[in-house]
This record gives sequence, C-alpha cells and structure tokens, in this order.
Amino acid sequence: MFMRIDHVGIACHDLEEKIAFFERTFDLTVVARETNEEQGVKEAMLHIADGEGGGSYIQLLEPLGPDTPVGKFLAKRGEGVHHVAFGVPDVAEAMREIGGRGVRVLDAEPRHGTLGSSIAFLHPKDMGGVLTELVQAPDTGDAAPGH
Ligand code: V0V
Ligand code: CO
Repeated sequence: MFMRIDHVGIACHDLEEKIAFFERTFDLTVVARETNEEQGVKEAMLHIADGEGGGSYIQLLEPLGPDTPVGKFLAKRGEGVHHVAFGVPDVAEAMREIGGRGVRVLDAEPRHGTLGSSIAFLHPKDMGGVLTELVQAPDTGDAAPGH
C-alpha cells in the first residue's frame, strides 16, 4: 500500500529562515512553494531523492494563523516533526482500505496537496501519535517522477 516516504512535514515559525538553514546545511534545493489556504499553511518542498512513483522531500510548514492545524501544533508543542507522508498509488482507494481497517481518515475526500498531489490525513491518535498523510503524486504522463 505504501510505496515510499513522500515527505516529512516540519512545523516552523519562520519559513524563510528554515529554508535558508536546510539549504546551507544540507545543500538541499526548494522545488516548490505554495500557500494552501484550505490547509492553513505556507509551505516549501525541499527535494531529497526520486523514487518509484514520485520523489521524497522535506516539507517545511509555516501556519497562516493560530487557528490552523500547524498554528495549534506550534502553540502546543513548538517546532518539530508535524507529520509523515507516505506515497500511495491511489489515494481514494487507500482511504477506503485504511478507513475500513479502523483508522480514522480525517478527510471525506482527497484534498489538493503540494506539487499537484492528492492528499488525505489519518488521525494521529490512531497512528501511534503520528499525524499521517497519504499522497498520490500527480499523473504527469511521463517517466520522471515527483515534479
Ligand atoms: C494534533 N495532535 C497531534 C498533531 N496535531 N499529534 C501528533 N501530530 C500532530 N501533528 C494531537 C494533539 O496533541 C491532541 O492530543 C489531539 O491530537 C487533538 O489536537 P488539537 O490540538 O485539539 O487539534 P484538533 O483536534 O483540532 O486537530 C488535530 C488534527 C488536525 C490532527 C485533527 O490538525 C488535522 O486535521 N490535521 C490535518 C491537516 C493538516 O495538518 N494540514 C497541515 C499540513 P492531546 O493533547 O489531546 O493528547 S498541509 C500539507 O501537509 C500539505 C498541503 C501537503 O503535504 O501537500
Ligand atoms: Co504534508
């Protein structure tokens, strides 16, 4: 069901400052930036590697306000790992399968994610305390995965 680790999401107060840190410390490159109003975040994807069906990334997340998932997380826990995202071949199918096995799927339908992906979240309380995201990479129609 899981093809790869798509990304690790890291909550931060200052996106630009964290991007600069990851770029200069690890020679990583930002391949996408997006403001996602629906998810309440401003985010950047730093490319790690390409894998089967898509790439793997670090996702840096700055909240758009305090009353958002990342805003609440920062207030409660401070900066740190916010979620882990797994690549799946078909997010709607994975939501049905996983939901049928007793894990709460937080989204009724797939949402728009970064880099044109389709995403859905699994409740951290059903996932050993880890907010978990399912990611279906966009169908680009060519062999180059990821972006
Ligand atoms: C909250 N909790 C977490 C957590 N966020 N535990 C682990 N990791 C997290 N990130 C715990 C929290 O400590 C509480 O536990 C409990 O869950 C309820 O939290 P809350 O603060 O009362 O907040 P809720 O219930 O209003 O919302 C929590 C959930 C929410 C997870 C339901 O954040 C959510 O729907 N998240 C999914 C959307 C999201 O995170 N979007 C931002 C990333 P205690 O204290 O009661 O024990 S967007 C993204 O990744 C994109 C766009 C992408 O990849 O493309
Ligand atoms: Co994410």
